[in-house]
Parts: sequence; structure tokens; C-alpha cells
Amino acid sequence: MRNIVVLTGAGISRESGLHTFRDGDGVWSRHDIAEVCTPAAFRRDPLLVNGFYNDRRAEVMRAAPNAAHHALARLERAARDGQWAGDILVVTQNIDDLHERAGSRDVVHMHGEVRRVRCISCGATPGWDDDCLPHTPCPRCGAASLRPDIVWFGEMPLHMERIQAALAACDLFVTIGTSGTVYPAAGFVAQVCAHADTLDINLRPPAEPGLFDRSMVGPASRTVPCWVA
Ligand code: BV8
Repeated sequence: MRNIVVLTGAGISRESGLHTFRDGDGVWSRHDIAEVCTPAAFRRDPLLVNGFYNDRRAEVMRAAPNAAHHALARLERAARDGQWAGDILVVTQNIDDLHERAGSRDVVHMHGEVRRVRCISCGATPGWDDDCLPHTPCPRCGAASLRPDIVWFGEMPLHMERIQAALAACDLFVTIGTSGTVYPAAGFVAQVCAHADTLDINLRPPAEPGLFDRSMVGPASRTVPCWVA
């Protein structure tokens, strides 16, 4: 029986046409985190921050899952159908819904989801595919207090209790397409390496090779199906 936790980052969606953050053409090469990805930024200029996420939402809706997303969904389906004695949980740092559109049913979005908004007044988190603006009313309470349903820097990531329980119980931890820069996600591998096998799948070797038992180097759309096979 294998209990697998997979942590995905922006690299798994790169071949679907979505930019990563810290590669040469990454999101943070064109936008300043302090201007678009903190609570202070939203308080200072909600129109700019909403515009940043409206653009990201439109890109996500134009994108399609790639072979890496589909391979993980196949593995989850095989576990669910009992074809494989194991369990797999996908924890993603990504705000896109490409895992779900590839067929994954149980995805933990620790940094939120760009196709949702969150009402600061009543807490509703409705699905959202249009532009969201500062005066857009909440569909549940009517207040003009919607924000992107995203975890910004300085905010607590979501679903941490469930993630910690899965990390404690896993015997295989796989990272796919992440630079291992952002905490607490970047600290997960150090947490599990004493009790679980660890594998990194990335375009380049891991920054901290001592934490990984194995690494597979190559584009996710090729390496992840090889690993799942
Ligand atoms: C928090 C929002 C506490 C959504 C994001 C400890 C030490 C140092 C700093 C900290 C620390 N603890 C906390 C911090 C502060 C901070 C942090 O980690 N800063 C970093 C920069 C040092 N962390 C936080 O603020 C977090 N909050 O800790 O709260 C708290 C406690 C109590 C109460 C309140 C609060 C919140 C972090 C979440 C921030 N939000 N995004 C959005 O706009 O998207 S993070 C941002 O980076 C992205 O969302 C992304 O998810 C995340 C990680 O990036 P990656 O996914 O790894 O992408 P990246 O571009 O970096 O790398 C891509 C990789 O893919 C590369 O390796 C590349 O080689 C590879 N690749 C490319 N193409 C392919 C490929 N691989 C395979 N195939 C390919 N084709």
C-alpha cells in the first residue's frame, strides 16, 4: 500500500501555456509581488489587484490540462477503483483548475483558486468566471466586498491541517514543477524525508538534492506519465 502526497507548482501547468513565477518569463518578472500579491496591495489598489487576477483567470480559462495533469488523474482514478493498492492526494500551490479539468476529484488548493472569489463580508466563495471589480456585489449578501479567493504573501495557506495529516501518513512524497521557494510548501519535503521516499520532478535538478531520494529531470508532460506508468 502506498500513501502518496504529490505537491505541484507552476511548472506542471507551463506546457498548458500558463507562465511560472520565477523562470525568465515568469509572472514576477512582469509584476511586483508587493503591488499585486499582498493584503496591503489590495487595500491600496483593489482595482489593480482585481485586474491582475482577472487577467490570470482569463488565461486559465483559455488553457487546457496537459499529459501531466491527466496522468495524475489516472493514478487517482486507479486508486479509487481499487486497481492499485494505494492512495494519492494532490496538494497544489497553483490557482488554476487544470488538475480538476483533467479529472482529479480531490485537489487541495493551498494558495486558493482563481476561478473563485471570496466575500469579505459574509465569507461566501462562489465560483467566478467573469471579471471581478471593486463595486461588484456579492451574489449572496449583496455587499461590494469581493476579493480574489487567493492566499497572498503574509496570509495563512488553506487546508493546512489536512495537508499536515497527509504528510505525516505518506510513504511517498513527490514534488512536480516547483522551485521550492515559497513556505510553508517549500518546507514539506524536509518534514517527510525521514519517514517517506521523496521524488522531485522538474526541468532541472532539485536545489536541495540531499532532501530527495530520486529526481526525474525533464518537462512534466513527459516525465509525469513515465513516473505514473
Ligand atoms: C505564510 C498567490 C504565515 C497566488 C502565492 C519561511 C522562510 C522564509 C519566508 C517565509 C517563511 N514562512 C513564510 C514566509 C513568507 C512567504 C514566503 O515563503 N516567501 C518566500 C518568497 C521566501 N510565505 C508566505 O507569506 C505564505 N504565508 O507563511 O503565512 C502566517 C502564519 C500565521 C498567520 C498568518 C500568516 C503564503 C505563501 C503563498 C503566497 N501566494 N501565490 C498567485 O498569485 O498565484 S505564492 C507563489 O509562489 C505562487 O502562487 C506559487 O504557487 C508559489 C510557488 O511557486 P512555484 O509554483 O514553485 O513556481 P516557480 O515559478 O517558483 O517555479 C516553477 C518551477 O517549475 C521551476 O522549478 C521550474 O524549473 C519548473 N518548471 C518550469 N517548466 C516546467 C517545470 N517543471 C516541469 N516541467 C516544466 N515544463
